[in-house]
Amino acid sequence: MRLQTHVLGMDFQNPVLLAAGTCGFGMELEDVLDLEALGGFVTKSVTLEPRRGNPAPRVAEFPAGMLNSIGLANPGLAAARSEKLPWIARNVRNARVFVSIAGHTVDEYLRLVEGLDGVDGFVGFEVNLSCPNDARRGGAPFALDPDAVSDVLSGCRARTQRPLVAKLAPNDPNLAGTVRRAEAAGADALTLVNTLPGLLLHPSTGSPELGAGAGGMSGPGLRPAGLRAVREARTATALPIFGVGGVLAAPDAVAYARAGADLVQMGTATFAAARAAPALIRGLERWGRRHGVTSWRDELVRAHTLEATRGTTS
Ligand code: RRO
Repeated sequence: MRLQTHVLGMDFQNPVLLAAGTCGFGMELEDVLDLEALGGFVTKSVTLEPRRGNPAPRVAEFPAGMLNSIGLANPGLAAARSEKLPWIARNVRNARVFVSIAGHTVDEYLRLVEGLDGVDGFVGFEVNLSCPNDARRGGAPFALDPDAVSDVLSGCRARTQRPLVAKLAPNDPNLAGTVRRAEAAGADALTLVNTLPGLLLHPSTGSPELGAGAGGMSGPGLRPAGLRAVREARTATALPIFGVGGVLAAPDAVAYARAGADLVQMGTATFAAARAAPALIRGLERWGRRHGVTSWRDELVRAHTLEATRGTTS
């Protein structure tokens, strides 16, 4: 199967990216993985100031996946500018890199865009509106407040010409409405979905397994929520969609394409196997041979995008 695709005015050598928060800023994985074999990756979310993150344990496993409350641990804007992005600019040529940004206020997002826009090493912003582990807004992400989504994205739009990819939440009761607001405010693409709020408790004590209490659920158990979200968004917009949530192997990525995604992001699977993404790329080539599909873009993405936007979805 031909995996090259063209999204946001750019060529991607294949449709497989690593999801935000699962690959640091790339350099953390350079010894275990050929970053240049990927379609791309999204950095850990950058905040204005460095953040140490939440108390350990920050991740816990369960049979259908993983729960995390990292708490936005990251080196902050200044280090992203002076150290992380310059490394990417020097070392990554073929993979497309998006910088994830996260703020506590609208103004923080805007200052992040202003602070990063002039720096090399990335092709666009993924605007993380959906972190479930951010206590400062009372745990409610921007993504669940359509006015806030609109304010953040329109403010970012006024400050950059680079592509803006809005990362939305799986537990939005009116996702189609939020998607329309995001598009009207200037989003160029969507990433669906972030993790789903969840809680794991020690049965003997009733205390939370994570140091911070609740967290965000990811892994195979998230896949149905991700597919539903992509399909619902596809009924509301023709914008490109990055599908994420429970992508382990080729059939999962194909299911996202059939739901309406243009590209996929892999996250939790890379924790279990660092080379899961290159294995997925090879798996897609095999899947295509086995099923007589010769082009990801023409036979999977386009066909199903048209079908979904014609209203054949629920
Ligand atoms: O850092 C985190 O705890 C985190 C973030 Br920013 C996010 O967007 N999604 C998630 O599951 N964890």
